[in-house]
Amino acid sequence: MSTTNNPADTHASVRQIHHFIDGQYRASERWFDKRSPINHALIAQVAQASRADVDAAVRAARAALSGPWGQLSVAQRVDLLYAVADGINRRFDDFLQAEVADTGKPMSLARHIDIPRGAANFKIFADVVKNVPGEYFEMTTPDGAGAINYAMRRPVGVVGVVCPWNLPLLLMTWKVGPALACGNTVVVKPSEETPQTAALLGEVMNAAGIPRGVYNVVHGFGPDSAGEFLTTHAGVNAITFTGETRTGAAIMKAAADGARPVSLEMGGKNAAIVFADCDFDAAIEGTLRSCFVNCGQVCLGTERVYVERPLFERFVAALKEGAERLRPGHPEAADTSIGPLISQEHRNKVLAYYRKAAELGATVVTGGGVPQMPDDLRNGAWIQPTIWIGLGDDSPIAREEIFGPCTLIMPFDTEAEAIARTNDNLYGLSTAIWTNNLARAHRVAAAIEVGIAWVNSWFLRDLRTAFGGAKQSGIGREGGVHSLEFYTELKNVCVKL
Ligand code: NAD
Ligand code: 6OD
Repeated sequence: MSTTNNPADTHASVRQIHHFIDGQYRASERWFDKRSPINHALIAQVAQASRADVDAAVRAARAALSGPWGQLSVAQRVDLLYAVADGINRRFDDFLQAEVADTGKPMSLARHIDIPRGAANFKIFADVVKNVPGEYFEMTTPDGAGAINYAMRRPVGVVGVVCPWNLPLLLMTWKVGPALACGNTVVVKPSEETPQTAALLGEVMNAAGIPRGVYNVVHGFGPDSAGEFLTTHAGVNAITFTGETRTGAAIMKAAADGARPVSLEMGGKNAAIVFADCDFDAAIEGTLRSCFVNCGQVCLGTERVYVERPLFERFVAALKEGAERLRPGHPEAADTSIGPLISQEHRNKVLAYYRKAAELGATVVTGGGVPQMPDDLRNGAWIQPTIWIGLGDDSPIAREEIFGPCTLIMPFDTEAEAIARTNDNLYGLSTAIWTNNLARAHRVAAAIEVGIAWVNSWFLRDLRTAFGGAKQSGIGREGGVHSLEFYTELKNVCVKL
């Protein structure tokens, strides 16, 4: 079955979310349920891709490479990507509704971060490819005539894009934007938890005039489902992934067949380092955000805070007060400042860590359980923001990624100690350093083993900068011109004169 219009727009009792393949919405034989994180109500049935569906998407993407898309100049592609960004902004409220329905996050958050960044990700990479300089070298040759070399960038081909659920549109377009800007075509596999905005983007692609087959979406799960079918498909030339480290490792194995390149943005166990000389209010405000925004479901989020000993008690008290001010509630309500976790299943995982912390002897400064919610929200995946003290770096609470609204605060005495303890972890995604000592800020930023170090800020993003993780947090860098390293093949042309 295939339809041009998005069936998600129909007024069936339960909305259906279809694949988007070759410019058309398509159903599948099998479906899976999408439930709301706020109350566990069934909000949609989602088409579940078979191997044949994924194959159809990959074939469409390959055909599009040599169709009209492949013939466009960079300037024409740039115009189309601007039209996509404008299209997202024109449909801003539709994207907002869809993202909030899937994730349960507060509207105010999605309005300020998720949807605007979804549009911005197309504009920034359109600008990058428009302005990127080339490479040119002159060389001497034994006959004296010389030679010249110049480099040209060519698309890598069909890119498989595998996405997580925490910032669905933002993280998906962060990859689709540069992939299309560089002339590739994509097959996107959104998270099974958040299928809606990727599907809706198909409408915007069609309205903007993106040729069919350039942007494709297949829904489903990971192993033995759409994720695996896509990443093992021989017609996929490169795979870009955001998600858990162990999933990244499985995808890397799949990509080894055919020696295909991967770009992996993976988990973290990020530290904040708070020195006694910091701007206290800024450090508290920033750490509250880094621990609890998006209900702690941000890969860059802080799950361990090292506080210089003279400030420790004051810091713990102020962070507790801030955490206790957070209000769970309906996404639309103006005073809602924290949403639920993505699912019951994820809440079970996070609550298991809450229990483990208590068993290990942690002092629960605040939280540690599930909040009382009104009847209509009682079945949602709600959880209390939680702060612990009293555990050391060797505990699983300090070492393993939990991906919830929780953090362990630990005192430290010297700068060298804070650096060593921050680095003593398998992950290396980001760190926030809070200090007013300029020399120290630079010293610590240089010494910590991460891809992104923030000084006196957190999640402050200039999209031209390199983004990615060190150690088990990632392979490769995306952002600005760095994205071109992955989404293009750099070809050298050597001309003997
Ligand atoms: P996940 O790894 O469980 O799933 C991510 C995607 O991979 C989903 O679409 C899933 O269906 C798919 N998948 C799962 N197994 C697969 C397989 N074997 N083959 C192919 N595809 C497969 O991650 P999640 O739970 O959706 O997201 C949370 C995780 O993502 C956290 O660990 C978080 O730190 C990480 N994350 C990292 C970044 C970053 O930039 N470094 C950003 C966001 C999230
Ligand atoms: O800001 C970005 O570009 C980005 N990739 C953010 C990742 C957030 C993780 O949850």
